[in-house]
Amino acid sequence: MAADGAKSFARRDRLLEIEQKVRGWWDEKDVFRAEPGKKPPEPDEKFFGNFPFPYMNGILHLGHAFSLSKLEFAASYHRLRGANVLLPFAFHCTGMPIKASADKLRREIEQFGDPPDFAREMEEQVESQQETDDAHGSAPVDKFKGKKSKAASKSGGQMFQWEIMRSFGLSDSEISKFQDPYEWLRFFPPLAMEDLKAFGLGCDWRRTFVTTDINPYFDSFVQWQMRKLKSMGKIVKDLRYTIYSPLDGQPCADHDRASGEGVQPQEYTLIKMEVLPPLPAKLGRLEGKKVFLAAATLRPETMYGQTNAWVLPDGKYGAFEINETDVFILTERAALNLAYQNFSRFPQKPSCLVELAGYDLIGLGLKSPLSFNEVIYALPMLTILTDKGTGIVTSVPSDAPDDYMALHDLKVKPAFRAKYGVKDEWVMPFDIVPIIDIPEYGDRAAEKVCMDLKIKSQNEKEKLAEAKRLTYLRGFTEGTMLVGEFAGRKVQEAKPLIRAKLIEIGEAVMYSEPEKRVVSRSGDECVVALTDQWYITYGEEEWKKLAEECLSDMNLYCDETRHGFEHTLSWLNQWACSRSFGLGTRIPWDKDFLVESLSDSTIYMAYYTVAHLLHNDDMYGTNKPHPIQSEQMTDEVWDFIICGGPYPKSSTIPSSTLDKMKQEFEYWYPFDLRVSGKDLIQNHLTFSIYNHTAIMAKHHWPRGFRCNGHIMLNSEKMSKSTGNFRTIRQAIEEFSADATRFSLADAGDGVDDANFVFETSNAAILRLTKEISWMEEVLAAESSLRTGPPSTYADQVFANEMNIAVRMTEKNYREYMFREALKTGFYDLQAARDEYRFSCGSGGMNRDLIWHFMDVQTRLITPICPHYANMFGGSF
Ligand code: A2H
Repeated sequence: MAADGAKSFARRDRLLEIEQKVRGWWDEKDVFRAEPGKKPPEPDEKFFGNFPFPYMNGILHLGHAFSLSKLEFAASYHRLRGANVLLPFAFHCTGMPIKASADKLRREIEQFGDPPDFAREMEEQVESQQETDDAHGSAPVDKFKGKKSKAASKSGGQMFQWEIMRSFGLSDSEISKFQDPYEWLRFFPPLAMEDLKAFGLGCDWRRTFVTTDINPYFDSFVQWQMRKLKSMGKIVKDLRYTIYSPLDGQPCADHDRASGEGVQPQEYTLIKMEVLPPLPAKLGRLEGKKVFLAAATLRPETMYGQTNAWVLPDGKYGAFEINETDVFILTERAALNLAYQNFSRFPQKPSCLVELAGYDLIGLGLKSPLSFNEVIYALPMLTILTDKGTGIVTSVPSDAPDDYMALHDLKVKPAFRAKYGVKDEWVMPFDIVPIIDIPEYGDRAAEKVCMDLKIKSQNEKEKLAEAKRLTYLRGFTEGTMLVGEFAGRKVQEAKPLIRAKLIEIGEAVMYSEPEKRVVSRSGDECVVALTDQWYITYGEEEWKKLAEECLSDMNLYCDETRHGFEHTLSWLNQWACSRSFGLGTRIPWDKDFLVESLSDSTIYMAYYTVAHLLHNDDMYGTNKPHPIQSEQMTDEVWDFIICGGPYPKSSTIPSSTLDKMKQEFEYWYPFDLRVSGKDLIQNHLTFSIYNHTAIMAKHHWPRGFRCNGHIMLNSEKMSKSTGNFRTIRQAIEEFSADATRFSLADAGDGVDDANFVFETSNAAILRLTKEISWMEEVLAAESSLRTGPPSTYADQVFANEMNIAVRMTEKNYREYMFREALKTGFYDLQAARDEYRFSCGSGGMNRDLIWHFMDVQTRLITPICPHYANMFGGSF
């Protein structure tokens, strides 16, 4: 066992040695440096591919490597076929998480000291953990990484930031400087670059950069882009409902959320049901105020038919001051949302005058807007949800199955009334009020559907859900108003008119809340806030048409991806592009705000084409003196380079440099391929389409996106907390770069989840090293091979198999189907060679064919295992 283990490390180490040597050659010859041709490129002459710059709050892992490998294989394939290839890479530092983590670290140090009290305890934990691990003789990987020390971790599985920093391999003496968020930018990007170099990424590193105002050149680019969009009317300031984190004090976009991705604000109408005097003792404090039960409804047009209001007997409510005079009774949760929507006496702070239970409300007499019943009563309903709306529901039994059944229960069950102290006169006189006619359902739709489905009580949730589904849609689409100002009109038309009217006369207000629970990364539950913000006007009709046009001309490699984009374009709307917290470029005309992280990354692929002319080999733009100063990168200069603007006469940049920048852009742009995980379709990639169409000429619009699924490790979800996790560095140390890449290619190509299998990496180590030995043997024993032209039947079969492999593999690479390429270009080809060796027997293999085989094999595997292939390629 031990001997086997040692052997397998020797094989891996052999590959690692080869990799280091080959990378030395690459460096010496600067093979990945990309220079534009002098003339505009012929079709297929160049390939420009790129990858969404990863966020730099940690170390790159196999998830990054998986998506990136698709780009790397594609670029290598194009290089192999002789194209001029540009593959650049950059690092994203814009947004909240780095700043939030730096702040968290600062708070821990303030509380526990530097190093914190718990650090020693953690140390001991880790040491004893290491001893037990070593006793099992496991492979030499860093034991601490991905492990949590239970004693020192916070309860609830949360880790101290200090612990997280240690897991990055930082020592206690280094950690405290990460309280400065910019330290993260100095630390992680160079580390990521090293890892990607070890991975063998064929990148032109001269063009690398970091985002945010730490890099004044990129900062000038983003400022230019923002001003440009604003001048085109595509950035506007507006009041909007936005999902918002009270703790962070700012909007909480998808990627700032711990849960609730994709959740949108849901708008309701809040009906002000006035509480009639005399107020019960419990509400005594509210004397002199106007007190309302505030009911959230989606159907304001049904208010004519109200028969009562519903409260949850055990529910917790409060009487909240909305302004000087009005008090709303509702749940605290709703009060908090309202407080962020200008409906609180004190902005953003609910002001509760009396805490109440649902029981306290039962029997209140109410006067409700539009209702034909002049006085209605608050009654108990047991199925009210406390995390939806206000916890108060207005009851319209003609059209709402829930309301119909709950009222029915009270009417037919005297014991039920008695249990909640409900008087007969609050219930018995109230009959269904017909208000809407629905074809086939009539004017008492809820009652009819409840009878049809034989529903017995309000507790038959599934049946009621079905009843709601049946009535809701048909009522809205086919119903006609029978009563009120809009009698005779369709429900669809009447609804917005009635809503607007109720709001105008002050009998209702607008209310919005997250349609499902959203938790921010800072850990608080989000609300919906009305915020005055800068928005990008995605979704605007004319602009959307351009985006659709761009999409229709793009290569997307898969129908599902196309549908994803089409779907996104169908709903994507205004996007809040400013933030007040985090890192980034300041909004040029409103410097209190930062450009949000999805908005500074939509057309930056163009920046790669000139980055090295601005700050060559210095990702920060500030570590070396540079020939062009960032202040020289004015809007006119950017317009000239990217938008075909006039020559910037007043620029102090030498004209030869200006021309060179323009030439680079014109040569490389548009990009041919962008590769990413499929989750970016619904935001980043669609934004990129929109921005390109707004800012660039049509012949510079993106040509292709290739999207992939998530990666699993050994068929299980990759997760730090379970230890089923590998950084790129760890994978390379464990398997070598080429064997890691081999497994990544084998993991799968579609948009479904792919699977990285350790067994495959280990098998790759074995196969590649065995192949090396075989080649060495063949080369050493050249004289024993049969010379002369191929002649036997076996020769012909083998020659043919090789031709097939070349054809099929080229096709697979061209279509970016790398698993297939691995099959036809490696597995099948190897099998053909083994078959040939076997069938030649003692007669010997033909020398020329074997030489040809070694040539073909190394070429076909080059994109996937380039170190291996470069070590042996060219010798045949
Ligand atoms: B609707 P959605 Cl006529 N718990 O108003 C349970 N139900 C609640 C609630 C809560 N906390 N808050 C509001 N609701 C009800 C009228 C109506 C409604 C009619 C027909 C259908 C209908 C009169 N009741 O809703 O889950 C309120 O009842 C059918 C969907 O956000 C509100 O509109 O879709 C609706 O549910 C909102 O539920």
